[in-house]
Amino acid sequence: MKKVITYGTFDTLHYGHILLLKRARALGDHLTVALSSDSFNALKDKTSHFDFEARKALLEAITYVDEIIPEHDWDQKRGDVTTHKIDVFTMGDDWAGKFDFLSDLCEVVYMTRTPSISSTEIKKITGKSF
Ligand code: C2G
Repeated sequence: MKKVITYGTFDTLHYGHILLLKRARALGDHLTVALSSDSFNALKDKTSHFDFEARKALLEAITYVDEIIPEHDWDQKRGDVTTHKIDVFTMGDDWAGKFDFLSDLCEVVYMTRTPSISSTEIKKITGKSF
């Protein structure tokens, strides 16, 4: 079984995230999402509208997602890849190059980010200051 992993906050889940998850899953037979915890979001200087449990519940409903683990810090990726026997690590290309240090452990794939949609954009459209 070819296992894929990707990381993120996935706040206000939108089609950019869905397209990322769909393409990530298509890179193998099993997709693990390492979902940023609320405390890690603070480390990323990111506030999310939905808390971890809500963001997790949304992802659990996505057919492309097979497993969800928490992302607590920047340094857990090598351990995750090893522990979960990951074959492919993938992220949107806004992260291009940032995770090449994993290439001795697994394939590293950066996929085109979907333009003109983001959680920030959604906040503007809904006029909500999440
Ligand atoms: N994404 C995308 N298209 C968008 C928005 C996001 O392809 N319009 C992708 C991002 O490139 C990322 C994933 O969806 O691969 C999740 O995006 P975020 O929730 O913004 O995640 P981020 O804050 O970038 O967290 O350790 C890595 C970090 O946790 C990544």
